Amino acid sequence: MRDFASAYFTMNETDAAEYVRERLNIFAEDADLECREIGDGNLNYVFKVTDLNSGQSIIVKQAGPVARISDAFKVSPDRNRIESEILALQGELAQGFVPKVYSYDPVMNCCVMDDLSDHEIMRSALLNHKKFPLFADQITTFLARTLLLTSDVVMGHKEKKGRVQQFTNPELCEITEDLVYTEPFYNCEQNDVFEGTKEFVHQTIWNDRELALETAKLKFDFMTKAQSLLHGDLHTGSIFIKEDSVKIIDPEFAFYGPAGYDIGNVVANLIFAYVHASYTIKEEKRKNEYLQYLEETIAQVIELFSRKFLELWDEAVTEQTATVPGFKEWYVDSILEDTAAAAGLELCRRVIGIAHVKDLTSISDEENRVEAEKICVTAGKAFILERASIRSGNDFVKVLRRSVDQ
Ligand code: SR1
Ligand code: MG
Repeated sequence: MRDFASAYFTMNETDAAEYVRERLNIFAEDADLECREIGDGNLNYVFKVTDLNSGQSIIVKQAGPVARISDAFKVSPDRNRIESEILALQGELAQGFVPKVYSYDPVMNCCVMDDLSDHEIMRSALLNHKKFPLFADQITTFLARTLLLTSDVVMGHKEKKGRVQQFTNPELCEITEDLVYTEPFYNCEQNDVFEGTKEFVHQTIWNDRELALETAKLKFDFMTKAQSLLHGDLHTGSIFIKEDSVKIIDPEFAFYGPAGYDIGNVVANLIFAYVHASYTIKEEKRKNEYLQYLEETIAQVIELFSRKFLELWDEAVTEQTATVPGFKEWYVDSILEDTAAAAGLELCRRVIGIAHVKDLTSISDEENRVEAEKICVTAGKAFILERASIRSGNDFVKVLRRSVDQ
C-alpha cells in the first residue's frame, strides 16, 4: 500500500484509485473503482475515479512539480491550494458556477471535486458549432459577482489585503507575465509561430514600437493593479457547459489583478471560435448564422457585464468614496478598457507564443490557418492600441469585423 500521508509523489491511475479508497469517505466499502487520467490541459493531472457498481464518479486533480506542456516550467504545487481555496470562495460568491470541492490535501497537492462529465468543455463544443443562448447571461453573473464582491469597493480594506496575501501566486503570475505580456511582443526564442504567419507577425507586431510601449504599460498594470480576485486563465477550456449550466474550472492562476483580465479572456476565446467557424463551416447560411450568434454573444457579454456590475454596485458598495457621483461609471469604464487590452493580448499570444488554442491549430488547410491567425493578430493589436475608445459590445464587434475585412 502506498503512503499518501508523509511525502508528495506524482500519482498514476492505480495510485489515484487507491488514494480515493484509503483517504476519502466518498464511495461505499465494496466500491469497484476504475480510474482514468483525463487531463488535457498544460499543467496538471486529472483523474476520473468511477465506482463501476453505482456509476458514481469524482475527480482527483493533482498538481505536478513541472508543467505538462514543458519541463522548463517549474511551478509550485501550491497552486493546488490556491485552486481549492478560490473554488470554495467563488462557490459562495457565485453559487452554482463552480464545482464543489470535497477535500484538499497539502501533502499530495491534490483536491477532490465534482465530476462534471454531464457537461462538455466549451472550446470543444464551440468547435463543433454548438450554440449556448444562456452563456452570456450566466458568465456575466459569475464575472460581476466575483470581480466586484472581492474588490475594495465592497470588502473591508484590511480583509481584502488579507485576501491579496492568501492569493499571492508568484510562479503562475510569472508564466502569464512572460507568455502573455512579454514574449509575444518580441522575437523571443520560446515563441512558436506557424511558418506561414511568421512574416506577418514580424511586420505587424515585432516591428511596432508603439505596441511594445503599450504592452509594457499593460504588463505593469497586470503586476500592480490588485483590483479584484481573478480566475486568471478564463479561456473556453476552463469552462464546462451544457444547455442550462455553466461551471468555471481550473482557477489555479488566481490572484488579485485587473478585473478586465478575466472578461477580456472570455471575449478573445469567443473570437477564436468565430475565426475557427469562419474557416470550417462550409455552408454559407449556416456559417453566417453561427457567426452572428457569436457576435451577439460577444456584445452581450460586454453589455450584460456592465449592467450587472453597476446594479450590484448599488446593492453592495461599502466604500464611502465609491458613492461619489460619477465614480462607478469611471470605474466600469476602466474595467472595459482593461477588457479590450486583455482580449488583445490573448488574441496575439495564442498565435505567437508557446501556448496555442485548438481553434487555430485544428484548421487543417494551411492558407486558411494563416488567414485565421492574421485576423486574430490584427484584432488583437487593435484592441490593445485602441483600448481607450472601446466601451460597448458593439465597439468590440466592430473591431472584429474590421479585422476580418482587412
Ligand atoms: C505553461 S502553462 C501555458 C498556458 O496554459 C495555461 O492554461 C495558461 O493559459 C498558460 O499561459
Ligand atoms: Mg488550465
